[in-house]
Amino acid sequence: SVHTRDQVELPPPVIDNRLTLHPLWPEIDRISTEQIQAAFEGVGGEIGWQLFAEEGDMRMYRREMEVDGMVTDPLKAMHKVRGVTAREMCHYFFNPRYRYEWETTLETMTIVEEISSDALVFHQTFKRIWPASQRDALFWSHVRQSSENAYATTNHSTTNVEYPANTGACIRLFVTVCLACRTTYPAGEQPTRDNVTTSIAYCSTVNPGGWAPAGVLRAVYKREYPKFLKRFTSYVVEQCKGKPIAI
Ligand code: 6CM
Repeated sequence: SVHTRDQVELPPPVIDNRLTLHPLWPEIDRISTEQIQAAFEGVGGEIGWQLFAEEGDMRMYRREMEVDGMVTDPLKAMHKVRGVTAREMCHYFFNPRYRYEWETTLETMTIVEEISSDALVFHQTFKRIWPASQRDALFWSHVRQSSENAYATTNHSTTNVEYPANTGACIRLFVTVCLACRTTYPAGEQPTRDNVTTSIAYCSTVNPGGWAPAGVLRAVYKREYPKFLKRFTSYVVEQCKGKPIAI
């Protein structure tokens, strides 16, 4: 069959061999597995999660947490999007080609290492937020099929001798993010743009890595996370319009 460039670059349904041979593989596999499992667990029964944003099918929860006086509130968001698949969602989240188009906190992005078709290492700098210092991050990113009709992208901080922390103007932040998605469609039907629904669970924990005023940080998160999830999901819906569905 004929493949377009886009189809070839969709997240592979099986782990790329090159990734399993990389020194980071044991860590990437362990953290991704943990994060994906936690993402698919609801917040319903758990205590301590407070709802802070709600709009349509989107719900965002956080747990107030501080480590050595620094805000590290875990965030968990749920959303439902019609007309796009889990694989498409994760493709647009993982692939750096699209990042500047939906990521509004970003200043620069560099691909530090191309591990495989399903794993990359990134260095990113973020827009400065007054009155704190500018932040940067260095993290691996891995996309995988987690079960039938489910895909997830996990991002987690790492180190690299060529990108040492806290040497320039930036303070290095630490991040663990997981975007886990599952697609459903009516039994007995073929998936189409008109009958698929994708449930999204997005989890994020950021340690700012150095002094940042708690009030400012919480205000930034409260404003930026809902903005990100709405913008990202509508971006994917827009990108997928008129393209063959990728399940
Ligand atoms: O998950 C998101 N984006 C991914 C691709 O860029 C990736 C990014 C993770 C970094 C998240 C850090 C956000 C913090 C930005 C503000 C800097 C704070 C400075 C403190 C000053 C008071 O996983 C979407 C991330 C959406 C974040 C709102």
